[in-house]
Amino acid sequence: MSLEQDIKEKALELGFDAVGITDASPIGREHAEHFQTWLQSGYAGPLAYMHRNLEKRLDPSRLLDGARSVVVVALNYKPSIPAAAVGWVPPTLLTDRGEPAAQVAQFAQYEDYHDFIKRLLRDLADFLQSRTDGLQRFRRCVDSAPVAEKALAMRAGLGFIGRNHLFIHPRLGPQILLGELITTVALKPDEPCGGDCAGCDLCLKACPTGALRSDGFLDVRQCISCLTQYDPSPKIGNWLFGCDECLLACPHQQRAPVCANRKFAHHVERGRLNLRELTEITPETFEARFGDSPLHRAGLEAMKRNAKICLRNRD
Ligand code: B12
Ligand code: SF4
Ligand code: SF4
Repeated sequence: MSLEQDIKEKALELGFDAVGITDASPIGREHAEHFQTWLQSGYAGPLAYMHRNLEKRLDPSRLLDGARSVVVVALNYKPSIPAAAVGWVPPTLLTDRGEPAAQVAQFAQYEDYHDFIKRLLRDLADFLQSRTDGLQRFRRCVDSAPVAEKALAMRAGLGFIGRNHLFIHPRLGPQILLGELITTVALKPDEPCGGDCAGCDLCLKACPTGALRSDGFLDVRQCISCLTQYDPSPKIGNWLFGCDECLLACPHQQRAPVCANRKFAHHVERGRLNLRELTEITPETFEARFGDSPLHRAGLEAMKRNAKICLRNRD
């Protein structure tokens, strides 16, 4: 078997759901142009970090001296329990005791995926090191580094980018998380596989705030996922953290298989958090209940503030 096949087999054995390989050359011109127009139009809103390190974001070889290849991995996080039918306005989600409950994006109902994926990528790098001369270098990226992850996933043959701006794998759908292993090892790249939304516009119709624009740009200033983190506003409806409306509207999501990785800890109760309790939560309880969660990155004050907005939106 070739080294490329071995890596792919190892990645699946480690718990990833899909893997592809691309070279470390700059991302395609259309991606770069879309990115720059998006920045210049102010659509990045409060995400100041998106304006920084642009040359690295457009060219993965700038992230690691001597980079030759990028191994792109995907982790399926579609929960086995379907999302509660809730409605953005008026919100109707309740706890088991009948009290107002918050919606939390499904990725945030799991342990923090950044740490989880990075751990698996370290094992993948160790494997690759053991199969080469032992002198190769690696850089693991999961959100943290300035990488155009979707553009690289597309080039690595994993699927296409949907109108909801999420990367869609033909079998796994859009409910996947991406990670990359940039390496000095020269690997044979995969071919892009294509695919498109074929006339569908369900996600555009489902977006409650118009953040998904019909001209193909995502206006982050209107996106609930961003508002819950950086710019609190009544527009968040009943979303305490993140937003899944454009994800759940997608037919590719609906027909996708559920997450089969038992090691990726899913906390079902985080999908139905008691809003009143959250407004009074102490730092100790927050730490104990959410220490391993993406909610922890957002911080206690942001969660209390959002819980108050969600409660006001229900009045
Ligand atoms: C900034 C960011 C956000 C911002 C902005 C979202 C955005 N789409 O840009 C906010 C905070 C709003 C956000 C929200 C979410 N995010 Co986010 N986010 C990122 C981050 C860090 C950068 C994304 C980025 O580069 N944006 C820049 C703009 C310009 O991207 P874009 O509009 O999609 O355009 C790109 C392509 O689509 C393409 N393109 C667009 N139009 C066209 C047209 C043509 C012809 C071509 C060829 C190309 C092309 O060109 C651009 C460059 O590749 C990535 C991680 C990473 N480093 O890549 C995660 C990432 C995109 N997020 C992720 C997730 C899970 C989410 C949420 C679902 C979380 C949630 N439930 O709340 C939401 C979904 C919102 C949405 N509909 O996109 C995942 C998505 C996985 C997937 N299947 O795609 C990523 C990849 C993180 C990861 N490691 O898994 N996110
Ligand atoms: S995450 Fe929510 S607000 Fe943002 S684009 Fe998708 S549906 Fe619209
Ligand atoms: S909902 Fe339809 S238009 Fe939106 S990403 Fe899915 S297939 Fe594409």
